[in-house]
Amino acid sequence: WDRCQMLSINGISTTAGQEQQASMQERRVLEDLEMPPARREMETLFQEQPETGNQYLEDTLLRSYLKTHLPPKVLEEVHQDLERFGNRLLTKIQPLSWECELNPPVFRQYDAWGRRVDEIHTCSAWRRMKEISAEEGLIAEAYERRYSNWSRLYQAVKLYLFSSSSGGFGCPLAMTDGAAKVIESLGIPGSLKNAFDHLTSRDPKKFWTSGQWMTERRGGSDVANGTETVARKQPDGTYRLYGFKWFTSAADSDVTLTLARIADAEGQCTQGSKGLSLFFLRVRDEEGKLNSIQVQRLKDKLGTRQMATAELWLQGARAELISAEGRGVAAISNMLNITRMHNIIAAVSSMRRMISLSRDYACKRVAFGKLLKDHPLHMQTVARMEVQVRGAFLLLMEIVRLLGLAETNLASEQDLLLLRLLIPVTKLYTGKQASAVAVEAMESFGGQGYMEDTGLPVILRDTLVLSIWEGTTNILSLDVLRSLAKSQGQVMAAFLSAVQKKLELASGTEELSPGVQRTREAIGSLQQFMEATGSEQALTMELAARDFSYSLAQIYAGRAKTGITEPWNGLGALLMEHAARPEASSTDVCTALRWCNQELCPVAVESRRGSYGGGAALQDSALVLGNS
Ligand code: UCC
Repeated sequence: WDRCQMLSINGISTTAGQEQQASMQERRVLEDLEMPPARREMETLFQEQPETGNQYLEDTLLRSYLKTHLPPKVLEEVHQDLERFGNRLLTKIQPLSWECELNPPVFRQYDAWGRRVDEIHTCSAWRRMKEISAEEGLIAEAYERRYSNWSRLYQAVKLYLFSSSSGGFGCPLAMTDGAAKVIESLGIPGSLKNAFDHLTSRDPKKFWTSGQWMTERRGGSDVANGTETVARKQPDGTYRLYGFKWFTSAADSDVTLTLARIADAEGQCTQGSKGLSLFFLRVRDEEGKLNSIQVQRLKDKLGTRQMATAELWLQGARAELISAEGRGVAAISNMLNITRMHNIIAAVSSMRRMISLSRDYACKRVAFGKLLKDHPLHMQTVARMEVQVRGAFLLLMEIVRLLGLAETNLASEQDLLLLRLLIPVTKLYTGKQASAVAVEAMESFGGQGYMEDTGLPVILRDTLVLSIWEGTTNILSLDVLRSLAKSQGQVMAAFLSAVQKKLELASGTEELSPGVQRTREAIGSLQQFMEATGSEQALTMELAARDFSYSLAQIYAGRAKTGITEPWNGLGALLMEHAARPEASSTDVCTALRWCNQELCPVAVESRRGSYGGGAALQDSALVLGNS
């Protein structure tokens, strides 16, 4: 597994001996000379490979966003680092990413002499990704806060650039960030100080990654009823965990957070959410021996094959209780909100990569006597994807901007409410968007998009998980409702008042007035829907949850800025705000207007169609189950 294969421009070159390769090349040249010209031409280059350059320098939206929002001094430093990082990604990190794909982890359960070893071997490129993550401060940056509230945004931008070249390493980083966040939110207790230092270290030798073991055999979404793992208290105050974890992503991680039910003196446990507590544990000891854990097998996944996902038996794993007893779900939700943010980063990053490759291909590939870029229908298709990724990118930036404010105690009450709402809304929305964009972009390469050795199917496979892990679309839609209920509607009030205020001030920008008008109408429809539904109609809200969340995402991504003369650190940084900057380009304006031309409030449309009434639920069941 260490002998990683390298993907060359023309395909895969193996690690066969160089002498052998040279003699093969010689033979091919001789064969070429003997070949009739027609065949010789056919066997030479057909098409140019799509490529990207320095992803940071090529990303005009990212650069204009940073220029607009970051204080000049911060921008200067960050710009230099991102340009350097963009070059490193292109020349060093992308090839490693291929190596990770070509050398997936291998599980060895027994050694040659029958001893149980449970070794998960990862390739050297994967291990190098871990070192690079530390060197680049991909976790550390967010916790050092050298740029105050902008540190979180800066970290997210680096992760956004890294994600599509990371060979799946974005996954352990997401959980590492989540674990660091939980520990920080607990006030970094003495017993976890060492772990926090390792998780946020820039030293590759010291850097640890974390897992997030939440899913058990009985369920991944319904954690409250699916968790069977039992924790037994030890005389020294630690616990031993007994149970079975069904999906453990990045099982080569150093530490993990996990949920379990504490058994009382009679061995009884409280069922449901109130019985769950949160634990921290080291996966291996100093000598690399597993912490009373057995690996049953590695999962055979559609994508993210670079990363080891395992089934694990906990057979008395020593762990530390880190939440109040019975407050496990509430405590781990700090981790969930961070890993969901990473999910959004991965979604936007994969869309950006697919579209960048598609754009490059359009400038190289000739069909029907002209370049693809000169075919209007082709360009319309790519432009529609571009509008989608731009909206998604600005939603991501809004979240990390708000998170940065929250983490430096600069957030208002309204910022906090918006952040709580926007994380599930954006996670569910971008997860679906990314899959759709990846499939559409794949088509723009014709049959080549379907070929494994172009690498494009890898991006598609890895993107498809983004609507599943960290909460499926429906579970996240219900989380949106949870945020409404828990805040007694305050998150919605914060959302609506922010949007309304921005629209009032933005309506002076002539070119954007059709977009402002459409957004106003969408908000009106949303309000009407909410008034008509009322909180007592739980079934209606449940049926509407997905369309409702989509409506929030679409309205927020397209909403307008507060006014041209205002400083750019206020609420609202999305497509219309971006388009209303004094230095905005015509592309910015066109993107904002196109975004607003889509149906911004699908929940109102579906409600008018009667999609959420009790009768509709019965009809849905009859349709699916075949009952008349
Ligand atoms: O682990 C996985 C794969 C790892 C790979 C990581 C990759 C990351 C991306 C990488 C990109 C490259 S996948 C497994 C992930 N599992 C989930 O996401 C679970 C999905 N299920 C849910 O989210 C459910 O909604 C649950 C588990 C949260 C529902 O549990 P409960 O117990 O029924 O929920 P309750 O009773 O409503 O909430 C319990 C408490 C409440 O607080 P209190 O008690 O104070 O009222 C809630 O307000 O938890 C609070 N809470 C939250 N708080 C629940 N959810 C949240 C939230 N999102 N934010 C804040």
